[in-house]
Amino acid sequence: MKEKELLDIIKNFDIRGDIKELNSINNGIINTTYVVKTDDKGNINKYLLQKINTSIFTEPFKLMKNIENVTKYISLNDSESKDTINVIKAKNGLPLYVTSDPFSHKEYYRVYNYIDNTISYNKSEKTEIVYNTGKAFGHFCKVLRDFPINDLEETIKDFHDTKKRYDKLIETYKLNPVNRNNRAFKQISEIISREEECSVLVNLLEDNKIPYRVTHNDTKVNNVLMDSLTKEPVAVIDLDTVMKGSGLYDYGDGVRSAASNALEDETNLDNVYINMDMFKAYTDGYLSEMAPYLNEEEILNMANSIKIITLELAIRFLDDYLSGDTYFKTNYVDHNLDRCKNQLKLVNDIDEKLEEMNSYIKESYNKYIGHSKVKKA
Ligand code: GN1
Ligand code: MG
Repeated sequence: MKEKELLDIIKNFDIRGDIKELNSINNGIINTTYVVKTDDKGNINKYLLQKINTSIFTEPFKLMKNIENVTKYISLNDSESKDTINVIKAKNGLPLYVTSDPFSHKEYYRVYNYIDNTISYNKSEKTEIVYNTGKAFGHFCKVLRDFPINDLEETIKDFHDTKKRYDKLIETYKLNPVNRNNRAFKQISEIISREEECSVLVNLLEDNKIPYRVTHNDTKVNNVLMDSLTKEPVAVIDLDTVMKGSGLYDYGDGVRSAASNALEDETNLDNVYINMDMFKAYTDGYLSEMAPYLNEEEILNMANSIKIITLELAIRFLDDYLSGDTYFKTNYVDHNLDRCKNQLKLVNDIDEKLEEMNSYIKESYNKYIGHSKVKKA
């Protein structure tokens, strides 16, 4: 989008000072983000301007309601908080500014405060960063444990219902809309052989064996802002997918992304495996916050959840590939297929390490709870 148009949009928000700089930044593969710098009589302020991807987030006002409620709750209830993201309202009092063209095509923009002197990492460089990522998301879940969960809107229906994701993939495969099935025969067969695993977490929730919690639903290393100097976690960002779900979605997805030795689209599969030091660091960070609040069934399914969420991503990438790449941004034709292969390699690696992971989770849990409470599986 042209700078002039963006500047016209920013002017509709309640921000302080004259706009001095506007830079686009690359974060995530869904929304488009810019950093806005203003000068308020010599004081430099920074803001984040984001255009919401409405093909994914179809109800932006519901999404903003979740974000406003959760960020307000955190600022009121988190005594350890160093900084939080806040929604800066548009001058008309709404959390979004909506533009419309002559064809009634609407675009939705929002502004947050920019948290300065922080850094976010795209890759797990050190165990310290991964520990702090687990700690940040564990802390997020802990602080929000008494949040009125039913006030949350379901902004993307069945987001982590792995079984429904599976069923949808099978539907796409049957339709073969862009004639790509023959390229993915091996991957689809592998996923079909794991059908039963897709229902495990949803069934635990439905049978009330694990509780509903506020979940972030995108617990990647780069969604935690860390202090540039101390590397301590400062704030959790990207709250678009905050919804009601299982804490295991967040833990599983966190380890999936932080402890993989390679990026999600690495094509040399020899490099794709769980780095156990990173797994341990994430688990320690998470349990250092959440150990006292988890129930036994949650603890017993932590390792399993890593595998299930990774399988879910393989399913989502393959579904998108077979549908003609309509959801995730891709840079080349087989990008989504490569991501699927990558995630399936990780699933197999997790299977091999499951026992080792389970025993470490018990060890770590006992360390943070202070006494032995977990029964042998
Ligand atoms: C998407 O755009 P980003 O990176 O924040 C996706 C996540 C996936 C992730 C995989 C709303 O997140 O669920 O885990 O890609 N977000 C949505 O890279 O679908
Ligand atoms: Mg995201």
